[in-house]
Amino acid sequence: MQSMTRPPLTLIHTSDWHLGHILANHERDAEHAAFLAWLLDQLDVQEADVLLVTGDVYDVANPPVSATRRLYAFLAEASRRRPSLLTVILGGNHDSAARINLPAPLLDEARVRFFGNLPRKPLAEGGSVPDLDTLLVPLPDRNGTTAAWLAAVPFCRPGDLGTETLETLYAAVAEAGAARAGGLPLVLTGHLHVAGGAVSEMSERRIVVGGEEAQAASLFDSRAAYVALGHLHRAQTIAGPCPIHYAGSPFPLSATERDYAHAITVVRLAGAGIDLVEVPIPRPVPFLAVPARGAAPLDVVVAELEALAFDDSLPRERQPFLEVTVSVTGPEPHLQTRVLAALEDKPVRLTRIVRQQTALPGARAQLAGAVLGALEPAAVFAALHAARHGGHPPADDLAKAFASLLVDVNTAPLAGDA
Ligand SMILES: [Mn+2]
Repeated sequence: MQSMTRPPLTLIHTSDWHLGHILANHERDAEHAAFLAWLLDQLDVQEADVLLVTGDVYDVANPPVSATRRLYAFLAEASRRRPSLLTVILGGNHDSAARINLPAPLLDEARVRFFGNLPRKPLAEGGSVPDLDTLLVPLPDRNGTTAAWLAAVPFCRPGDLGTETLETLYAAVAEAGAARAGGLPLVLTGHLHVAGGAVSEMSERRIVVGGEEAQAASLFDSRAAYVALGHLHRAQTIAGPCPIHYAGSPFPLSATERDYAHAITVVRLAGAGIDLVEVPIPRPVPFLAVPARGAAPLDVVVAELEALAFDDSLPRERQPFLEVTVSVTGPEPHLQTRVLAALEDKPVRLTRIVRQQTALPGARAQLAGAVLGALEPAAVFAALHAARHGGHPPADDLAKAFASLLVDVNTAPLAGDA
């Protein structure tokens, strides 16, 4: 009967904006502007009560002023358009916690909340513990009545956790959250890699593989009505004891994300049930690949590039991105020159030229079983060259260049000696 009298609470979950992102020297600000203008409209269209951003708001800890301005202008406009909206912004692993928290004193905390880092409170006997009271946020519906609770857990650095582990932290958060919610829906959050999620190679892996273990979905408690996650850039639901969902990034941050269906997640929480809908984000700039899949020999790639036709009227910041992948079996000294020549004067933004070696067996077999200390660097180089270049050993000048490089390396002072 509750759902008859109380309208469902509508929460929009979005993540991994990476404001200030630069892709191969190309700024993404025009794309962020387009996304945020669309998001402002969606707040109205979906009649949002809560906007939740689950980390990596900025691309780097010290973002450019234009990125900060972009966020602040968005928050001001969102508050102006929807006076009842509560916005909650969490820090991600790319964010500086202090940078995220910075504008908080200027803003009404009933309207905008920042959790750059896990809040902690000091203990009388010394030390500190996670401040569960602070991170539990009541979520008001459009009438101002608390309709759900949010446990705002941002990306946790070892210093945030102290003696806790993620397991003990999330167990304590779920316990306190469920008690506080008293039967109302509880939303948990996080910015972390949960096992079972698909990882994009270029933009997340450099962070994900940096020693962080993927967490099990059992980290989250079945008492949560919804777990809103950030970190992985593909919008996806993870199997677990409750609905666990990555909202994903708003547009591709690298070529590996170009096939993702970027979306915001509209979550309607009413009584016992939740309704979860991914609303696709219009892509402001196309992301092309030549060839469309895999790699092709240089002549094929060049012919395809020369045949490309584009809209000449687009301003630079709206021109498509392009990644080129060439399969090579030997040295291709003119590869880059020929690719660039084929694209000359074309209104397209090249992000990367990938050389994909056609793998040849040989080097591994030759080196298999060798004792590392007994290997001659020149022999390893020769074997690798042969493996990658059709069985040919390096030419004399290349072998000499390698030998001279080796001398330089062996005689150079060690980094850090200074
Ligand atoms: Mn991210």
